[in-house]
Amino acid sequence: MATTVVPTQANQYVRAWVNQMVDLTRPDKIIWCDGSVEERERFYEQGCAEGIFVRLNPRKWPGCYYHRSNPNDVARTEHLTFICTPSPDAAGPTNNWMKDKDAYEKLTELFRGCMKGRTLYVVPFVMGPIGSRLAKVGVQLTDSLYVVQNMGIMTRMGEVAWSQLGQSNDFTRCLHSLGDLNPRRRFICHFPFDNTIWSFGSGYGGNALLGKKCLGLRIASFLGRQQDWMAEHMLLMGIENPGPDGRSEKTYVAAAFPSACGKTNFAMLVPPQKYAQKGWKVTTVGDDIAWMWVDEKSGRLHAINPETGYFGVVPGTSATSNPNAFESMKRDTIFTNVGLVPLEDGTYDIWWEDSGMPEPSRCINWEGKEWTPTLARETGIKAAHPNSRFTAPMWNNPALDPRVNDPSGVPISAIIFGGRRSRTIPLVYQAFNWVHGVYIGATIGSETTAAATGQVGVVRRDPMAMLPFIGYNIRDYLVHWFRMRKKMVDCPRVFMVNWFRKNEQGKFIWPGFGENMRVLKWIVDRCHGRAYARETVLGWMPRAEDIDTEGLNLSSQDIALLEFVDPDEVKSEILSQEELFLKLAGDLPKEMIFQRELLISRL
Ligand code: OXD
Ligand code: MN
Repeated sequence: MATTVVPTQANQYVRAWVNQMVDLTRPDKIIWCDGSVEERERFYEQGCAEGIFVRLNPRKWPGCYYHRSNPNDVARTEHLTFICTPSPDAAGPTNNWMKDKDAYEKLTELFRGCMKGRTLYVVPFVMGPIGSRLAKVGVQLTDSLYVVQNMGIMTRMGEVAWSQLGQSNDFTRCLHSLGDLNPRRRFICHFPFDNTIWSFGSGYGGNALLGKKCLGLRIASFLGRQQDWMAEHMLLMGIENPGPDGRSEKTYVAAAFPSACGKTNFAMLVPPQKYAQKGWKVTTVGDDIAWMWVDEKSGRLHAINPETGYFGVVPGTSATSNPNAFESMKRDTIFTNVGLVPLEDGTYDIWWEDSGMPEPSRCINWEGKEWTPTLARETGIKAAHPNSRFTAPMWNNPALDPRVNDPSGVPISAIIFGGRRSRTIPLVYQAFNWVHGVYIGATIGSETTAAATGQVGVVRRDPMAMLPFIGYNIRDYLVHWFRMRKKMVDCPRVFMVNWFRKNEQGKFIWPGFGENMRVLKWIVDRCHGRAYARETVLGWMPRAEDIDTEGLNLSSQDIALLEFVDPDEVKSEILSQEELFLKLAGDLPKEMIFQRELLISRL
């Protein structure tokens, strides 16, 4: 078996485990990745030669590559994702469970010899700023070069991980193989008690980039509960504005929205011109995952973004809808499952729906099929898959927050929850207190989209936007949220927002995107004790005049509807939470029941 030189820094625990996994999977070749620029270039060359990547026109898209996944492998597969523990109680009622021993047995048979004729890449990576108390080392073994290159963008990958790990045995063991990409032999298994992830049969996104959802959320949430910190499906952003004394003020907020509710757009919000002129600026710390702990000195919640890149949904992303994302993906980016446009000079361009880029006369679509505007009109065929993605280094983001690399993280003043709701939920309201905020977060509902496989457009309860990502029993997860309050001297204010309310004609009322700044301003002002709010059954709400709507072309009826709370709809909402409450049954933390009772009595 051919192998590159084993890095001297890779410790005995890593070596022993890699040997064991090599014995199981039997690759022809082993490459220990160093994470260097040269290696990255070499892998792209090789990937292009092997048909895994297509190099894009270097003038238009410098350092960018195209990849098309298997059409049966285009999104996370939650029904094939398992928490594997000795007893089902550890996984709880909202996870698929497999007995750990059975899962190892089943997957051992799948992994046995699965890398014959292939190369196994050893990918060491760090999640979180180097030196941060929460920084975690993972090592992913994979037979997918596409995964290696994505991990290189999404994590601090390479030799830096060996020095971060030192002689410790404390690293997440991530084993991954494409297998034969047969969905019937596809399993994403987490072994939280062993700090181990085994993923077989998928090469896409959260199924295969194991630092992201698997380590970054499922394993991390489990570790966080044991070690008194939190791993959340949250973006992190900084808001800079002129404070009351004229000096610049900076406020950091974390926000949780279920998948594909515009989290990346919100994280990269560009303030409308009139705000920018007054000195308002939004900076991005992260767009998907936040790891948070209580800082002993300040007693406040601090957060880091464990990732270094964006794995964002492409369709709909344009220079207008998200200029910072658009800018971020202009170089050194991987595009997956968009339309590939052959150019006359033999190079390639890309295109996707609602890109704001001129529509090509033809392209090869995400399934490898011929696409033309006429075919699109006649048959509805799409150039890009609705869940097609860009993997872009966050360093490209013109609005990157200067503290992304700060090991001590950023202090969080507000937590914002949101969902995609065409009715019932107003534009914004604030929880009465932390416990009420946890109840609001725990009962988030959102209309489903294409980010995960399954039915689109139905309201799904998604506690803290973490339903698919809580790596243990949701009962303990909620208790953990309540308990965290006790560690804080000053806790973040909690808010709920909904950008997606529709009018009677079925049209979105709120313009969204950069205009969300207007809501954010109220939130920031609330955090600093400056904004007015009235008490309602749901929580503290702004009066119509407390949200700046100047220049928005909203009628007074629209504004009234945005903040309208219909007691009958709220009653139906409480009833529809029943599904979640029943699932939790006897395990529901008592605070949740009290909050529900309080809401009913307010009605
Ligand atoms: C994601 C998701 O890809 O949440 O970030 O689905
Ligand atoms: Mn996500």
